[in-house]
Amino acid sequence: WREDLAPGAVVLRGFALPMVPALLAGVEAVTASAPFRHLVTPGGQTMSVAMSNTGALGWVSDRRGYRYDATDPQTGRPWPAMPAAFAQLALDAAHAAGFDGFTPQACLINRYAIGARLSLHQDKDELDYDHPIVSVSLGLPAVFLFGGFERSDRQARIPIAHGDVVVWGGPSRLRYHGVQPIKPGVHPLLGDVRINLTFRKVR
Ligand code: MD3
Ligand code: FE
Repeated sequence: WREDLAPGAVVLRGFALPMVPALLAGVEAVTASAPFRHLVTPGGQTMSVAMSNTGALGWVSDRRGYRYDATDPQTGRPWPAMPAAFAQLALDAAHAAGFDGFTPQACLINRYAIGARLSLHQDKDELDYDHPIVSVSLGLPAVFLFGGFERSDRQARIPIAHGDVVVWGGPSRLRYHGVQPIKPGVHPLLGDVRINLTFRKVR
């Protein structure tokens, strides 16, 4: 159930399955106070993925740039507190991948409708690359593009299913990555969506 993709990059197949009911309840609670929204990139494109955040800091994008902010710009309130089950899962998954003491400040909640995608990018809005990123996938399956350190490097395609957790850290922390367009389908629990939780230590 544990697959090493590259040094520092580990797939934990089905790791989140026992926590799925608690995670879905958490997503419902968080997005009742901080609704999903389609952010605009600095280049003016509206993202196909809908986003929200939970934790002390949330990732936001607008015409001015990408950043982490303690306040939800849409509501003017702090992001909802991170549910205990989220923080516990992130800590446990990081530990299983060899990273101890992972206490994330931010959890970005991405919601993909069919056809939504995330184009190739690096996660470099954090000030601290020593900590890993933990990604939890729920609902419809996806294909991760797992590239190298230059945008033009060849990419591996990694199929990801409901309940899979991926930990990206160490020497893989700054690899280019993306998510291919979600294929049509119906998940027994989530229906026609994919949800991804991405945990980060920002600073
Ligand atoms: C990081 N989200 O929000 S992490 C993101 O499915 C993002 O929504 C993905 O990328 C999603 O920034 C889940 C996927 C990922 C893959 C490879 C990586 C993150 C990585 C390699 C290095 C660092
Ligand atoms: Fe990313």
